Amino acid sequence: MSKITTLDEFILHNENLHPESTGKLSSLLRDIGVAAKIVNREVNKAGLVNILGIEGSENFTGDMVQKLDIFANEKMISLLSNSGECAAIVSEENEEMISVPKVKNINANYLVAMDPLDGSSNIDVNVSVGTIFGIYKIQDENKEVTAESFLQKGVEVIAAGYVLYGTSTMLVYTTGNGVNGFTLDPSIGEFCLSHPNIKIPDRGNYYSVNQGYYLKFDVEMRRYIDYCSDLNLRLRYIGSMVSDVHRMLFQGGIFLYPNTRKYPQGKLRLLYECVPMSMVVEQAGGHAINTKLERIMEVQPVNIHQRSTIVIGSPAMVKEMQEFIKKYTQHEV
Ligand code: P6P
Repeated sequence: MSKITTLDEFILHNENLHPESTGKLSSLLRDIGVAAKIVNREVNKAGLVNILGIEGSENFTGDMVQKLDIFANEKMISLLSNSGECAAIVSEENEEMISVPKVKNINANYLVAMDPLDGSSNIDVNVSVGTIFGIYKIQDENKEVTAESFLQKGVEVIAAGYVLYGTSTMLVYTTGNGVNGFTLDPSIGEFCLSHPNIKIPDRGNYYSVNQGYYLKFDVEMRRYIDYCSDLNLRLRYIGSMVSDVHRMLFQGGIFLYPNTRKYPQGKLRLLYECVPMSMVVEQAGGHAINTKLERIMEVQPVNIHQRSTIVIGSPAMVKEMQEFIKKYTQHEV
């Protein structure tokens, strides 16, 4: 039986590879792992306890709040506040930035942007959901931490990843030196290294887009979808970005959420959906751009909840999509 490497062991091993590291990031990553196990426990039994369904309120974006959204958000905030390494949190569930109380005399170095439960409309129908996180470093320790502190380009992100609560529960993350996947072994309650050094295939047989918006997409998007169909690519879209992008990471493909009439800037959030998933995919060898052909990781955020269009996935397929955008945009001009 091959040696089991737990998430904690892996984090510690990587910390030891960098003599300059202080262990602060490791502590934060471990807290995220613990939070993921707690959320996983509730996600897995959501159908058995009164935690399913709509809580009844709308969040500030107008989405109906699911009870599990609130649970996941509260647990993530609580665990991220444990280590003392996180100074503040931006969450899809909270309009304002959450300041984290100081722990003992620890000077927090990091900021966390997160979508605590992405795809939560799938909860009641037992379809995979996920948690997405991005860890930023405080740029100026002498300045008060405010929402402005989060307005950093994706290239500044220290670590990013996601948890996928699916047929098994996986935590996939990167600190900028490749991507590794850990599968939760419930028998020992540990995330174990199951997918070391993940590399996305150059292309794949899947494309992932909400085809229901076809007639509302710009012409370049409609022509690209026609092109995918002509190539007999298979459409896979379950309304949970983490699940749809995770599939592509292993099987190749492209995920698209362009602008629509309802979301002229795109629907997905830059800071805690597009950037963390883009960092993971880029670190695995993929590409991630918006429909203005800007690299997602180089977009300068202007507010913590801003939306973005996104085209993300296998390098050869994103490059082809770029050509469609160039061709039809020039044609329009
Ligand atoms: P639509 C879930 O609400 C989410 O934020 C992503 O996880 C998902 O990819 C997208 O929105 C689904 O949006 O408009 O296709 O239902």
